[in-house]
Amino acid sequence: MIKKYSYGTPFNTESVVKNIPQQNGEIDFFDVTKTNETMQFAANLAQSDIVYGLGQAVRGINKRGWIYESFCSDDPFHTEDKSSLYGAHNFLIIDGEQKFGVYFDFPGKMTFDIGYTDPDKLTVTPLNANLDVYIITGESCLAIVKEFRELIGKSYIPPMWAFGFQQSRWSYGNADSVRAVADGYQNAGIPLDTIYLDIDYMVDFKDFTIDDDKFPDFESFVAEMKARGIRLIPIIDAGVKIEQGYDVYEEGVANNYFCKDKDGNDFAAAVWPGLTHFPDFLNPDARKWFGAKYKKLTDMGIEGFWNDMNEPAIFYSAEGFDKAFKSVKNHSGKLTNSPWDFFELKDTFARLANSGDDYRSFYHNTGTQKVCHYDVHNLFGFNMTRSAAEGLQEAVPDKRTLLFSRASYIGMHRYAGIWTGDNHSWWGHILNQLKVMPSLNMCGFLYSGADLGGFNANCTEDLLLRWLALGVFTPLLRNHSAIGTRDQEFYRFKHKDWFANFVKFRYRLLPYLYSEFLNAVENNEMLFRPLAFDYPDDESCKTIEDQLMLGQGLMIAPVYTQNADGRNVYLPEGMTKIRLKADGTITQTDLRCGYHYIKIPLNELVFFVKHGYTVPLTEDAQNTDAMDFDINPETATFLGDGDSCDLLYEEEHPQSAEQSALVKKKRIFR
Ligand code: MIG
Repeated sequence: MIKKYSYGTPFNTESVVKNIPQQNGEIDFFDVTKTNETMQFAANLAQSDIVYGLGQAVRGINKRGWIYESFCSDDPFHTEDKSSLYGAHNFLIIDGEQKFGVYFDFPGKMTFDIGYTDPDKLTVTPLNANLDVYIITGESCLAIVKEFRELIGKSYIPPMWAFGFQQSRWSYGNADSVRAVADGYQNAGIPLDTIYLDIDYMVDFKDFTIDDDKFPDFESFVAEMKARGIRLIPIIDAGVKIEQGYDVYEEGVANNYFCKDKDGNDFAAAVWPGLTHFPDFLNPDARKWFGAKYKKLTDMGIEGFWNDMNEPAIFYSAEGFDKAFKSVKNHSGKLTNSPWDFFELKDTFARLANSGDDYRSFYHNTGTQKVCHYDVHNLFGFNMTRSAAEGLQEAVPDKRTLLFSRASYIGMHRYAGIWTGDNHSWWGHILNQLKVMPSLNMCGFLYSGADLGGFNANCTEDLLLRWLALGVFTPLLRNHSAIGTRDQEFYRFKHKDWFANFVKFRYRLLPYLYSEFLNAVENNEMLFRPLAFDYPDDESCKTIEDQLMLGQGLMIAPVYTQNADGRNVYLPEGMTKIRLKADGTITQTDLRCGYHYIKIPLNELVFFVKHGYTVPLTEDAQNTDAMDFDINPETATFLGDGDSCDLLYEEEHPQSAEQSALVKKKRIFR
């Protein structure tokens, strides 16, 4: 059951699709303190209560014991001391003596003190006193999630090829370097479906331009790669370069499509292109205008995009730069004798990036009202991506496109997926990805994944293999790394055949994986779940944060420490252990419920199938275009001990609001 409570004058975020009547009277579960300007929601936590949720946040599956903040932030250090990352996902479930879900539909900064100040208290503090709060009660965590997901609407479905293996790097800066990547994979016999174009494909980082020197005759190049079964996925950044003669800039200025400063001038902030203006994505006309620009690239054969820097990230504003420069200049000629002065100086410029002062200094015009950006900050990336999705639907109505974003708010899951931003080539970040998947799924973000191998820092072969052993199961499977880091395409490493074996297995699994994905979309379910969601009465499951249930019949337990020869795995019930060996053969062994130490060499992939389920594998191929998705029971391999399985599929992949009509089901008998 869902109850809605409204306070003050909430900003309509459009995150919710269901009309829920407003309750009068006091909200359940929370004590509310309210003045005109501020408010606070407080709930007691019993010792055994577990707090799930918050989507893309640092730390554990159980969120207890830290203070989190919803404020979309471009932060390339995903460490435990952080409070916010790129997304703002204000949904929690409290599970224990009390059991309920709560969604705070609020677009501004919001603090979640989950046992940080007082270990037995949850305190939620929005920036101001205007918001909607939804309280969801149900039998189980799964039931609460389902009810919440019905409230926020069905998740985005990408095209099937977006489940293939994808390769990215900042940047493949010209056509030949892209060809070399395609060759590298082809020669190593490793399947590949897409190659990403990071910011260097543009002219001076100007959105919707293509540098002809680096990519001569882009349209033919797109076709050439497509003929090899590889789609190119360009990046689009939020900021529009200020430059006379650049059409996007000129149209934006002429039509008042950019965010304004307090004096009504177009707000300027520096990002990769230098000084830019930000399209006012909260304005429907501006949204339509920017979204229509994607057609320029789809007309050249592009079928997918990633939207970046849309928190929005700001390196500095003219005003901030000026202030910083003045304060530093005051020290000119005076050698400081104070370390504090020195550190202050050192940080003066670093602090300019993503500063609250800048976010407070520009405004949106929604068409009906003017709002300060700071108050609605968390809606910017959502609406940039919505702009793209709506533009793409107009440009290519007859097929699905790949689209994902860095910043997000709940509601954006209906339009696109997300990737989890600038992680590191750290072992702990394999585990971070595992832990974030279910909390993202709770909020409707099903098409998601992390930069495989890690974005920042240098990757090693063993890290990449272990990470791939998790990535094989995530909808977005993309190897991406930062400029200046070690090359980490699979074929650069010694054991290319080990990588090939894992990736080929992913392709063999695709009909099943896509089916499970469609099933999760259609039924508002989670693709990845904490074990405790599926086995609520099993005490051992409550604290397991390094294994996940996947789809209806699988459990995964990847290795995430270096030099390990295996790991402990808990089986809540008897299951079939599946082992993909280095030579491509698969063994299946029944295991009893309980704890097991499972040996997992670097070149083997191990996971588990529940009794009564069966997973059909098709034949692998160099890319999804070359694959046969029809399972032929005569030749297929079946994992698990079930005798049949229902596969969901789509005959065509139109991009349509009426998505469900396209999904069909067939039963496969082994
Ligand atoms: O300031 O486009 O998260 O994936 O490679 C960095 C360059 C900008 C951040 C993205 C990353 C991308 C990078 N971008």
